[in-house]
Amino acid sequence: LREREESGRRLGVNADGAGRLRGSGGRVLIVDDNLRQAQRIADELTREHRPVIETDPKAALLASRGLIDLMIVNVAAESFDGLRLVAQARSAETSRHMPILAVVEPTDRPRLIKALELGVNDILMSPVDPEELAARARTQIRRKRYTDFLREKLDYSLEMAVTDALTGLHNRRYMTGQLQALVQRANHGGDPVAVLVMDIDHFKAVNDGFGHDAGDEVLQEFAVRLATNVRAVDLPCRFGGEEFVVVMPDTRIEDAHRIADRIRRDVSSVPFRVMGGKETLNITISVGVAVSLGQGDTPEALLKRADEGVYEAKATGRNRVIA
Ligand code: GH3
Ligand code: MG
Ligand code: MG
Ligand code: MG
Repeated sequence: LREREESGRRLGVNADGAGRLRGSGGRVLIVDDNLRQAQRIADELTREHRPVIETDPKAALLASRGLIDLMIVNVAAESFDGLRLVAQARSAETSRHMPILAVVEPTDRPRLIKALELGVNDILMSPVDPEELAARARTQIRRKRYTDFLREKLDYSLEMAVTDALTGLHNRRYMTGQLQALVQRANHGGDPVAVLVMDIDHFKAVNDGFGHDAGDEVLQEFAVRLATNVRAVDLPCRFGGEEFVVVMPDTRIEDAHRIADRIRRDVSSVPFRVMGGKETLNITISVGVAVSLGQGDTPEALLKRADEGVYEAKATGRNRVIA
């Protein structure tokens, strides 16, 4: 949960977008067997960037798996096939997005076209013009910084779309999708899937007595106790408000009941500390347990059966599990 929070902060408002884009210096891998040309390119780039020369394409490919911001390949090299290196770099997961500049002979149209077809980002004609080199390298590195930033932001957004913001548990949408698939599988002869529906008892009294923030703290602490009491394959989620659901693949009712009761005891036996430890609250939960019945069962019906357990638990005194 903490990791998620931190990555959120990292991507927050002014955090890094601008900051990370500001430093334009990059790690540049120059792959060339013409050492005079390679050295000239490195000398030109070294004021702004950190260039490294590599004459062996295998070693270059290995290095490109690391934190390289730009690869400059002489596709007219005599001792190795530069176009092949470009193709390999483009097909490897770790270097797919790495910018590549191809150094080509102005008279070698076929190789220039081939390099572009393989997906190099830009072309440098040899003999390489220093100013042109500096400008093209800078553009590619800047573009990479920005697309890296966008990609990270997209990953973060995708994660947020399936995560409950307050607790870091899965959200209802994610749970529903997973449950749908598991029930379908169970209906077709697969393993049974169990669900726990849990509702915090008299939660309104927490909000009314100690404030909404204290209520939020209880929800967060409950999420920690919930997540630490289920197996790695289980899916603990916040269904909404102060209601939580755990989806348990390949689980029979007895085991689900046992886990539910362990969670219930873990909640009720240790008071919740809120408001910086100023208040200590006794919290209990009511839990309903249900398991898939095979053919014809639906996620909605399964959740409803578990919810009926919650209702019965509430009616018979709360702080209990009904299967
Ligand atoms: P019961 O034992 O019957 O479940 O009683 P209850 O008070 O828990 O039940 P009820 O459903 O009436 O109250 C739930 C309360 O949870 C009402 C709502 O204001 C509060 N709540 C819902 N979402 C949040 C939230 O995100 N944060 C806080 N602090 N309160 C929330
Ligand atoms: Mg409720
Ligand atoms: Mg209620
Ligand atoms: Mg409640």
